[in-house]
Amino acid sequence: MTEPAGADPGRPAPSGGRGYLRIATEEAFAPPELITLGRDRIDKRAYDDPGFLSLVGYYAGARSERAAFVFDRLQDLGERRLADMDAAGIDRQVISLTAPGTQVLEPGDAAAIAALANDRLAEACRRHPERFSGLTAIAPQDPAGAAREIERGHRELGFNGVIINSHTKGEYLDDRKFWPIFEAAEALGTPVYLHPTSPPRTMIGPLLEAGLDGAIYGFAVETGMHVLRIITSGVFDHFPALKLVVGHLGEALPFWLFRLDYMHAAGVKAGRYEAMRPIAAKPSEYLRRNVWVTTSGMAWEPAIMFCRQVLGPDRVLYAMDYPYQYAPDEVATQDSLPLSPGELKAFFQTTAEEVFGL
Ligand code: 1DF
Ligand code: MN
Repeated sequence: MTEPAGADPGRPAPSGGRGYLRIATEEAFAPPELITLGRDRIDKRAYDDPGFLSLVGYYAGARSERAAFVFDRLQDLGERRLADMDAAGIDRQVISLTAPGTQVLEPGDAAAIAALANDRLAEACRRHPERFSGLTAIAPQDPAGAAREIERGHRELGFNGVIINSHTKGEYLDDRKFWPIFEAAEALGTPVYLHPTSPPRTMIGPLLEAGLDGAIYGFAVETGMHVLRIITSGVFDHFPALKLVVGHLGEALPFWLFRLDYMHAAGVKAGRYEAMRPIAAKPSEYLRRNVWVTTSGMAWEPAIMFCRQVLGPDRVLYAMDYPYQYAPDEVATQDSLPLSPGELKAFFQTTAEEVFGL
């Protein structure tokens, strides 16, 4: 990194005259150490997880223009990132550890990488306080340690939420062993961003066979299911103030609200599944009450307006998904949404400020 030490308040955000700041809320980074570790595991054939090999193998191989573009930018927390933000008119990024992050690693490595990633990110946020905010990375493999790291991230590092890259080696957060993570986040009033990763071995087969395991669709299938498992298992009955942020316009769940409610009620009534017990509200009610969705990778007016309609206008906020979908023209698309100036300001700025406590 080339930027000088010390904060740089002299570098202005590009918000000139627009009436709102553009805050992008699902923006990725990776410390070089994690990339080295990933490459090493691939070279040594240390993991045979098909999702890891598909995702990290592709980007770490950097054999295509896209992979090289993404990989360079993931590792930069300085001038290149700022220049890309300036060029796209992004005032602030809320930055988080990219998938799969720590969650494919052995517990010791995972906790060490989480701490290192958090220290690096905090340093960059201190250097560019007007441009960068961060989410706390954790190693869910050790839920008690993860809860402590959430506290450290919130209290000592000044972070504004927690990043979890979906499942951890095929395990899901509805498992009570993970609930110390939710307990910590709820107690601090800080949101959990549930971000996609490659589907686990038990799910990836037919997706991978067709090249559909990644961001094109497989991510959404897996992560949408994860959100549903959190809802139907009753997590939000235990943690009613827990805030969950979900990218890609809620991983398609808003489109399913009607059928989710109908079939959930039918399933509960029939007592068909041990795991599907009564919960206090309809699935759609938790999605409107505990969940916010971001527009990462979904710069599409009909879908954005639909989500605003069915979830509520205050539930939908802007994200770019840098550097995976660095498409400056998509910013203009969202500036042109059929919204009032106040609504547009909420969409790009104030909802993010409220949810993340920026
Ligand atoms: C991709 C997309 C990769 C997203 C990501 O992290 C990611 C991709 C590894 O295109 O391979 O965060 N995304 O959120 O859409
Ligand atoms: Mn993403």
